[in-house]
Amino acid sequence: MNDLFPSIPKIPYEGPDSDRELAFKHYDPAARTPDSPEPGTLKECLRFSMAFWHSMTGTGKDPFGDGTLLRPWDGVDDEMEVARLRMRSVFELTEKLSIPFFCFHDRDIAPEGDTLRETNRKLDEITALTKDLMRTSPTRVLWGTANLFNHPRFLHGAATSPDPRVFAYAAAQVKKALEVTLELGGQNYVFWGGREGYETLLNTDMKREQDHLARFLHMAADYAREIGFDGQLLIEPKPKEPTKHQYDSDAAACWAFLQEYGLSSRFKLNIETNHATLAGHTMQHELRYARERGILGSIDANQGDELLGWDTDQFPTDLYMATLAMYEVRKNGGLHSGGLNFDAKVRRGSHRPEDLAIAHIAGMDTMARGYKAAGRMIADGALDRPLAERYALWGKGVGAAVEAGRESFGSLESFALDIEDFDLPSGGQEFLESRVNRYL
Ligand code: XLS
Ligand code: NI
Ligand code: NI
Repeated sequence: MNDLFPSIPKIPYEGPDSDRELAFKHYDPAARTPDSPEPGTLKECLRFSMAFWHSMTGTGKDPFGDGTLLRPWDGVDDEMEVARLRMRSVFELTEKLSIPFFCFHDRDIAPEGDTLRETNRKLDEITALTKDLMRTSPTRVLWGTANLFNHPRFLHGAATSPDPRVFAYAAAQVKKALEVTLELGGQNYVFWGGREGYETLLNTDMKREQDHLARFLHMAADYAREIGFDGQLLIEPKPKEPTKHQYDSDAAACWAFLQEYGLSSRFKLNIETNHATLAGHTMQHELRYARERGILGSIDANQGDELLGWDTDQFPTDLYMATLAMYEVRKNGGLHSGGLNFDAKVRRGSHRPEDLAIAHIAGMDTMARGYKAAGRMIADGALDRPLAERYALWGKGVGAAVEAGRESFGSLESFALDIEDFDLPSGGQEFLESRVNRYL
């Protein structure tokens, strides 16, 4: 461990009674949850990840003000030296925080050159350094991705640009990003289409753009197979921001798209809390939708602010949300090759280096606590028992016959014509809500 962050020690687990900033209260990396149906320690089950772009590349800049965050590379002019310091930092901090993974965009970890050829050379240099750091560190790559949204060349989109030269450039960039992710042992590869959408339909051939996006993803999946990348490919839904409408707007839109274009066996979803709420859904809804279709791949763990209409990417501290999200994860049999990536940034005022650690600790404690609470809820059948009861009538008589496809409108009419009283039970919502609270 280097000492680029001398004010941050190796973070100990001190238990729920601790009130120290630099200590875990609920995330004990080495602990096995007694109620855990999944094998492994909390560290192995929760699979936390640091997001390179927020934690290393981010500066605290917003549309109204400059960067505020104090970082070890402040004042260093050489871009490549900054890139090296950032990469060393992600290893130092993940180790100190017992975070097993990090995620990155190609352009987070190395700067752009004048041509793609030059950019790739810089990326190769940082990739070599990363491999070197991995030799003595347990930190691994959860997923890699390509930044196809920052540079002005993507102002009309990348795979959905009206200009095929931009499509080609994006393809070349993803090709390289897949190679780098493979070289670094990345367990997944993410596609988030920030500019794959439109500002107005007045200038947009929507069907053609979606055809192009599908063609692009087919080529990416083929290339991944060709080079022997057997990690999971993931699409990250988001409805808007930066574009007014993004084609991958939510889990259901992604599922329809994947099926329409014959991509559903190759891709799963990376669900992000703040994107769910921007889409007008709860995180629980998005996770449930994906889980029930077998496409829950990974999670970008953050949270938004109900009063702000954009992707504020805050560290998750909402225990209720975390518990219901972890409920879906545990019902999914865990995260498999996915993880809990903190796609989250410290607030502009949290500018000290320690704040970066404290924010991760807050997020990790919240998710760990939610994970344990969800495990207890499942072990007790807290929601499963009332759910089974609510649908019990479907297990027999006319219900079973409908489910088996043995009824028709005609036969159901004969059944229904003389019913006098339905005698429906309560939905019990308030009781269930207070029951969830008992587990928090
Ligand atoms: C932006 C997205 C982005 C992806 C990776 O809103 O969350 O950070 O996770 O491109
Ligand atoms: Ni994200
Ligand atoms: Ni986001």
